[in-house]
Amino acid sequence: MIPFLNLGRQPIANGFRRSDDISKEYFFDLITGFDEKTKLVSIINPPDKSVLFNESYIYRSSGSSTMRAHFKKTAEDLKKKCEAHPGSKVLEIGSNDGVMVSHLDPRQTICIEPCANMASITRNMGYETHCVFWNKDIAQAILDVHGPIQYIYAANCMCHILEIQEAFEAIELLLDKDGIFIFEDPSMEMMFQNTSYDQIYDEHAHIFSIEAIHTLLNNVGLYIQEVKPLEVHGGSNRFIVSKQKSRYPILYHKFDIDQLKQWSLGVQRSKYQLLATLYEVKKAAGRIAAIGATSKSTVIYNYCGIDSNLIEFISDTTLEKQGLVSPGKHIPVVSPDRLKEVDTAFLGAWNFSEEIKSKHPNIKLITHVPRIRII
Ligand code: DWN
Repeated sequence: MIPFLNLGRQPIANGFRRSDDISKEYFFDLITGFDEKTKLVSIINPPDKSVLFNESYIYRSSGSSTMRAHFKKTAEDLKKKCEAHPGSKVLEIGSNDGVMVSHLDPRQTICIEPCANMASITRNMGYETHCVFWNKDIAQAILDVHGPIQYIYAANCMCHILEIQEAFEAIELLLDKDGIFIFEDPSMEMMFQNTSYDQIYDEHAHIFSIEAIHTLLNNVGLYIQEVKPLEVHGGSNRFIVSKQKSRYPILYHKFDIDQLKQWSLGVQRSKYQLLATLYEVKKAAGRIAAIGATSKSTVIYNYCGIDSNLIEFISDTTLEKQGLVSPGKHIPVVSPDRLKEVDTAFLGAWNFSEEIKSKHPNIKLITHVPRIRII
């Protein structure tokens, strides 16, 4: 793995905590590298998965109307496929708080979710839920009980799995011979285009390019049938995969290490331009808040050295985050009610800019994507 981007000392991106509990915070060096063989972009030496995904996991996939609508539509499409093939089953890997499966019949749906607090939500909703990390053991255990599965779905999950080749082998093991594996994750192509380097954080063990996915899947006898670009989460790719060889050639951008090293210089420029803009706005307006206590913004605050002297508070709709402080820089997370105190805010959840703009039409928003600007 050849390193190309160093985002410095970082805390656990979703590790929001109480202000009186900041002494034993975990930090690691966030360095990203490129594997010349598979073309996969990954974090070098990320924290252990049990530090990231456990019974205190705070992020809820249902936290925006944008994603609620996205998952409802996804579930409806899966439901239609199941109706066309009676008896078929859906397995979701990384079911979080059940926002997608809640639209499906519990009798034909299986959930995999390693965070115990989230797993108990879908279990209480009546879904068979396995509180484990996805791997070949759980794939075999499900195969033994249910037989091959017709539809396997994973959203913003496969890129979290460090042992990604084994994860794809496990899919191959469990997927029916005529089954479909659908997964979606933030797109390397979009991250590259938008300098959205904050897509890189501990939970995102990899950022997938189409080229890397093509290589990794082919290694285990799975083939991309189609790649659908999605607008969600700042630009994602949805891969439609099966055991049949691809009917059409898969087209993709080819990344190389020189391009990535060049890109990392743009990341450094983005940092200094963001700081300059924030200081300028602070001088003129006096106060700046932020909207969205995201994992992504944890990376920005820690990489750029932004604390509550510059961004006074972060508003977030997630009740569990309110009253806590942000990882590493300890900026207070508060209810959106406090936004009436400011007229300018940094857009921590830039991936929901339309939804946020419509809720707060009078607030000027500073964003770094696709370039530093005020909207
Ligand atoms: O893959 C992952 C993605 C999908 O979600 C996880 N590893 C972790 C998480 O990343 P994130 O924290 O960067 O995700 P979001 O979805 O960008 O977080 C949005 C945050 O903003 C939530 O905490 C909810 C909040 N929010 C808000 O305060 N007001 C969201 C909207 C739409 C709003 O209007």
